[in-house]
Amino acid sequence: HTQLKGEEKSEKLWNLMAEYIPSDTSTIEKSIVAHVEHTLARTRFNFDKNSCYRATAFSIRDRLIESWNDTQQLFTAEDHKRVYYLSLEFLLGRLMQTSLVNLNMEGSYRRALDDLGFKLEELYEEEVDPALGNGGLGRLAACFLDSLATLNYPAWGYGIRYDYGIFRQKIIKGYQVEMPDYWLGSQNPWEIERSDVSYEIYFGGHVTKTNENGVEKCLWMPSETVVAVAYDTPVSGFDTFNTINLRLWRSRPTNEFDFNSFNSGNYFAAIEARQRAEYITSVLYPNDSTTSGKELRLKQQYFFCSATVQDIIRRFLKKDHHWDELPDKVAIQLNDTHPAISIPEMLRILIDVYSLNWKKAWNMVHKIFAYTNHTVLPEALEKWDIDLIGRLLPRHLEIIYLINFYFMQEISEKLNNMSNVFDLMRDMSLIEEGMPKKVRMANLCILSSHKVNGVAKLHSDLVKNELFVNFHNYFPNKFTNKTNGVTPRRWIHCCNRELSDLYAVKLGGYGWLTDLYSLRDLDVYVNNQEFMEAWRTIKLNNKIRLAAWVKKECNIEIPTDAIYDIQVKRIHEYKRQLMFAMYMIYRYLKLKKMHPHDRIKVQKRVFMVGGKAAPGYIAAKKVIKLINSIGDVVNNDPEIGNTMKVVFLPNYCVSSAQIIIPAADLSEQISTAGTEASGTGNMKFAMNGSLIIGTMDGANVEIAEEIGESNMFIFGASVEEVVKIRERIGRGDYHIGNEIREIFSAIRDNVFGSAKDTVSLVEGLERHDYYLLCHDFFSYVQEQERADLIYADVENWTKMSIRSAISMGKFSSDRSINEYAEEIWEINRVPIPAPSDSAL
Ligand code: IMP
Ligand code: B1N
Repeated sequence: HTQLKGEEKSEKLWNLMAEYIPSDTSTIEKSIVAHVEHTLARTRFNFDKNSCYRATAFSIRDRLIESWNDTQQLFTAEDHKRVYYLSLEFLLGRLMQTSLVNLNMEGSYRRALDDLGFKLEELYEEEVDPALGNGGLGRLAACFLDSLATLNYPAWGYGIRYDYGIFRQKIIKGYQVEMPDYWLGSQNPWEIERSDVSYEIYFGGHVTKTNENGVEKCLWMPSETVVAVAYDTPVSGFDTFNTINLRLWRSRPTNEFDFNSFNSGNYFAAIEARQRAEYITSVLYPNDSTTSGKELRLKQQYFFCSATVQDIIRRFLKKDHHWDELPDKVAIQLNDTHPAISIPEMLRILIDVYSLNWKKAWNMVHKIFAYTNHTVLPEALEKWDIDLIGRLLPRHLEIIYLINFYFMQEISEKLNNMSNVFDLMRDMSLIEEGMPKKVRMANLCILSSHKVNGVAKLHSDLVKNELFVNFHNYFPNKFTNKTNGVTPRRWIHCCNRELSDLYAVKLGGYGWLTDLYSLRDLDVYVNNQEFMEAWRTIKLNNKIRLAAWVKKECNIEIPTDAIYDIQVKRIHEYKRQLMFAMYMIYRYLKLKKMHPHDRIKVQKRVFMVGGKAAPGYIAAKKVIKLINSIGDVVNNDPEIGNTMKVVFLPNYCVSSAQIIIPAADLSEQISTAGTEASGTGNMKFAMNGSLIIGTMDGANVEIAEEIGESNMFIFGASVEEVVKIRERIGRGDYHIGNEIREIFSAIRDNVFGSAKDTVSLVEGLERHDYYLLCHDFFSYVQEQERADLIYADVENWTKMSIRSAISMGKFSSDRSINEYAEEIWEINRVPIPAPSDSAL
């Protein structure tokens, strides 16, 4: 490596970058063909679409590696403070198109491929969609990487290279069936294996104490060792040469042979032990109540955290730093509590391995870490049994106890004049008393971080005032809000090119892609007939594209002159897909009662739902079955025809989202107020001109602030009201209206498939409607009816749609990332110089 210092740096870099691969068509063709021959070992006369996709990917990767190397070299040479984004999930989506867009080479590659007889857009479809995440949290991490690269921040992502991502969903006879997602089957051309970057990770055993010159030292004697190997994926930025890194860890057995087991004739047992090592990173856990307390999940978390912290410290030590500088060089963001064990791991390494004293180590850790909370649902807050941690990570348990000991001591001293000091201690303790005792990972994160943030204003307020009140009183300045955002590169430019081009024509280029607020300048076109016409044509084309997809995937014909009313997200009770289903039934029953004469006057609708239910989440799976059964009845009812269709969109994932979202007229964001931390789908839909029907929850509140409540369909109880209504329901002081009874009866009477499959959903609502479906249903129906009326007024609807889309500037993940960078990480932008024009 060249380590560049001071002045010589820029000239040297300039010269190095002059060696960039030229981007003319013939060079691109040659590089693709060379990869066909040399990387895939096929002849240039015989390669199919998939080989062409792979060769093209390798050829793009070559270019990414160039800018990636330059970027990493500059970060290292100039030794800037870096942020490390630690997440158990990265839901990247396909990479070919975004990479080409970011390299500004989509056109050149399209021409080169045309010459070779392939269509670039068809190659995009060949890519497997890497699905290493459950939903919003993992996709947020991916949007953040895109913004970090685009804004030239010195940043790295760290995660796990799962062999199996989130399961593939098949719908068989209306039921969800989970299939393994072995995404590495045909090799992943985007990653670079780094067998030279590997660390040993330990588990189990016990801790012994030794005395070195009067200082007690702890020595962890583990019983199991595995190895973490790094796999790097370059992440390019838009309109910049910066390319950052996503480093994912894979578990492998150690090369140390266990001679004892092999010699004692236990050959197969020894091989099995080695296979167990590989098992650690084999599968992503669906966020499911049944996974709580699973030993393998904790092993995954620690495996990932240990490798990451070791890698960060090694990088820091490569430069002759003094330990005190660690917080000036390293910021670590914890994506929820899943990587929380990296806190005691860093303390262990600093204290046990590098002999720093507790106080010094603790002060640094506290400056380095920051924690993002993504949920207030009590069942989703991570807690680990003391016994399990003690067995797997005995030294870490000691460290957690020690952190807690000092903290409890501090509270009891500072708050000893409070009458409820013991209650406060019990509430803020890292340890939850009970059988069994548990470690509260959120408390560990809050105490050990210098900043704690929620992901939307409303959510951050709940974090402060409901979830962690006592922590907030104790550390008032620690708590902050960072409203989520999404990348407009993928969620407008890549998924809705016609819209992007329309913006570019009117705004004179694509600058808005890195300055989303500038879409507001399009305000002058809101009343422009030609612009409105173009707007509607784009929506229609996107609907035609989705209709073709639905025909292919579900074999259902849907009209394109209907309202496309769509809810796509993980299936969960708090997201209330069941309330959406109730509305479908309500509408169907109403249509059935109408005279055919009146029926044809009703606004056409296509209801679409997509999303996965966690494999162990029975109620969520029943909702999928119910919606499929409603579809079976409605879609085959000759009296109804095209007036109403119901489609369950199978295997919702990032790549299908890119087809679904741009086609929506109406998007369902209908969680019970106070349950959805932010939501990010809501932002993607609005950016693509869909109107939102939704509750005052999560980021919907801020979207309403930006685009105006009059451009949305808002309904339902507010957060403040929810608590009171729940009490009323609890007292039985509440009755379900006749419309809802009729819906329930239809389900019970097997109108929508066998009631065996779905009646328990109805019974659940009758017994305890915790998420207030029955309460909010009436105001929901009202807003749905208002949507019909406004849609009929084509011009009005178009204006609302335009206003929504152009008011979404705040929700670019660039805005979110700038806030994190300035207020939490304290890092600066480090753009690498552009190569000279002649080199391009
Ligand atoms: P690390 O920060 O030491 O992990 O390095 C990150 C990656 O940057 C390494 O895997 C190197 O392959 C790459 N790299 C490329 N050029 C340089 C350089 O000049 N200094 C440091 N890292 C470099
Ligand atoms: O994180 C998203 C938010 O927009 C959503 O509102 C929120 O529901 C989501 C355990 C989670 N919260 N918690 C998770 C994921 C995986 C897992 O194993 C919990 N996901 C969210 C981004 O802020």
